[in-house]
Amino acid sequence: MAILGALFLVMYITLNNMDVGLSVNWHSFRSKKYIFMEEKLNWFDAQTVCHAMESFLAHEMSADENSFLISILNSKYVFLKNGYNRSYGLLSELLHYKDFNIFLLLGKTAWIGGADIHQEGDWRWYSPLTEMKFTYWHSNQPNNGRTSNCMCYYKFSTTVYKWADEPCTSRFSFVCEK
Ligand SMILES: [Ca+2]
Repeated sequence: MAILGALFLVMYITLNNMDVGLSVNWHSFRSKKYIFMEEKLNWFDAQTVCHAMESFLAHEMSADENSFLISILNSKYVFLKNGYNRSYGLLSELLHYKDFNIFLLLGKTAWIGGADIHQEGDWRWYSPLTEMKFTYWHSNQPNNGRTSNCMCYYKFSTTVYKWADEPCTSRFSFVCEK
C-alpha cells in the first residue's frame, strides 16, 4: 500500500510540473500537408474551419496517403499538462520531451472530406466534388443510408481505423489537407 501511495505521489508531482507546450503542426506527406484538429465540430463547420486555413477536409486520398493518416491517428497521444489541461502531440514528438512519460492513447473519430450529401450512395470527395478512386470502408460500411452522409475515420473494435459513414451533424475531430 505504501508503495502504491508513493507511486501516486510521484505521479501527482510529475503532473504538476508538466509544461509540455506542444503546438499543433502541419504534417507533410509528399506534396500534401495535413493538420489534425482536436476540436469537435460537425462536418460542415469542420469544412469551414479547413477553408479558413486555405485547406479542405482531407480528400482525394490515395492508398499511401490513407496509410499515412492512419499511422498518425494510431500514434496520437494526449499529454497531461499541470494535471488538468491537455496538450496533444505525436509519439515522435514525445521523444523531444524525455522527462514526460505519462500520456494516454487517444481513440478518436475524425471527419475527412467524403460525403454522399448530393445523392444517396454516391460517395465523392468534397470539395470540389471528385470521384473516389480509392476507398477504405470498413466491411459493413457505409451502412446508415440517408441518416449518415458524411465520412470519418472510425476506430472499430478490431482496433483498426477504417472509413465509416456518420450523421453530418455529429461532432468529431477532423483532418484538414492542403
Ligand atoms: Ca448516406
